[in-house]
Amino acid sequence: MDNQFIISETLPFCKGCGHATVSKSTEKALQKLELNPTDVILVTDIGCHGIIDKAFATHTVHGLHGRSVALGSGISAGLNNPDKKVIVFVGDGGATIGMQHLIDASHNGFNMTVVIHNNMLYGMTGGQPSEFTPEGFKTPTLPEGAQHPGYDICSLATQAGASYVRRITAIGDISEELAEAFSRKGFSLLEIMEICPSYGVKSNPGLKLKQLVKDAGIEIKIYVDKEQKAFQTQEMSNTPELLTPKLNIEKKFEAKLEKPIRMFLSGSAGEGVQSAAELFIRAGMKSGLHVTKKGSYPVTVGVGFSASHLILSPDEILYSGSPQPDVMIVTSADGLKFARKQIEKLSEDKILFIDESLEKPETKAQLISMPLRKEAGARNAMIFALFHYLQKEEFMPMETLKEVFGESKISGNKKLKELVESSF
Ligand SMILES: Cc1ncc(C[n+]2csc(CCOP(=O)(O)OP(=O)(O)O)c2C)c(N)n1
Ligand code: SF4
Repeated sequence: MDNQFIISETLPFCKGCGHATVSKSTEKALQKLELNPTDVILVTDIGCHGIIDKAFATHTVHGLHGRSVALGSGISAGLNNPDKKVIVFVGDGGATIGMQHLIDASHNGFNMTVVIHNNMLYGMTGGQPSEFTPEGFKTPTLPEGAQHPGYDICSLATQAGASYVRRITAIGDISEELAEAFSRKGFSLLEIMEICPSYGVKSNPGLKLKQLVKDAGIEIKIYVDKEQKAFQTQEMSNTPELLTPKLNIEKKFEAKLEKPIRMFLSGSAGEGVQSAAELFIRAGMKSGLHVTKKGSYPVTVGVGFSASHLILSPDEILYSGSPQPDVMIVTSADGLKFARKQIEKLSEDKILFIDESLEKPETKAQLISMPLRKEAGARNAMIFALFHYLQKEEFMPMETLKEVFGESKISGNKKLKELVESSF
């Protein structure tokens, strides 16, 4: 069966928008190439076309306006893996703002495909002209029409050295053309001429894409199709995986977990939040679970909140985000401030552990207030809370956490060690 790439029932575009044609045909093209969603990295730019990323089951990255090509280039170079497909979606506005990135990516032969959604104007902000707007084309902010022809990015990218460059129109099923561009090695670019019904058609009544393209002398053709040496440096061929290599932790215990648990720990910088989180996931690994850990803290890492998002799962984890944690643990006022919005969204079946010294936030979750800071001290409140949480939920043996704790530096704290031994 074909892999499903678009997981949203509806697409977020206005009726008749060319962006929908590109998205639907992209799914079909990826299916034709028998790619797996996890082998595709879709980088989108700012603009209407970019809001599609939420609908795709691939890896997605949403960049700053005009910077998606630079992001895609970095991802492609860092991955250094020809089995992964990096695709960049950018509008004509983003392509204007990030023109240099496009030329450099063509020149360096980054292994990726850039799909320019050229609707000849800035759609999301109300139809300003871009440097791709054809001569005479009117937009809401340029009712007299553009004074010069737009850039011919296909010629520019070809001259810069791209391996495959083609311009097409977003009419009908364009999956064949997309699949062809996606299957090329090195840098490929597909410029897709589209119409924005909301601003383009309104400003140019009776507009027909085919006619406009013809009248403006915009050529619909393959500009280049050649072998190009994909970007690679000596150092890069030795680049390790971007993800931390697997920790060598042997399974010693048995977890009793049927579905993933998502945790959100929130406390203060310097109070051991990250190290407590690290111990907990190590215990998970010792119990044979798959785990992820993601830290969040301000750029000034020594002050303010320190939070950690954990997932422990019996199955492989493909996405490390935790939009709805199952449990939240809050040990300080900084942590509460940072986590408050998420706490307010918790449903009745979720758990909130909170230090008793803190104000009780509004929540539907089961609230468990404990003297964590008072008993274990501010520095150890989080690890103490994690022991309590495991005692309540018992999805892995307490022995696992105790063993990992015993091997860690913090067990050198005699008072804490005694407290753990006497309490759990
Ligand atoms: C650097 C920068 N400049 C301007 C904006 C404001 N902005 C947001 S969306 C947008 C228009 C996007 O147009 P385009 O890239 O053509 O994509 P479309 O909406 O047509 O799909 C602009 C100008 C921004 N977010 N960042
Ligand atoms: S405003 Fe234009 S570009 Fe944006 S979704 Fe609507 S039709 Fe498409």
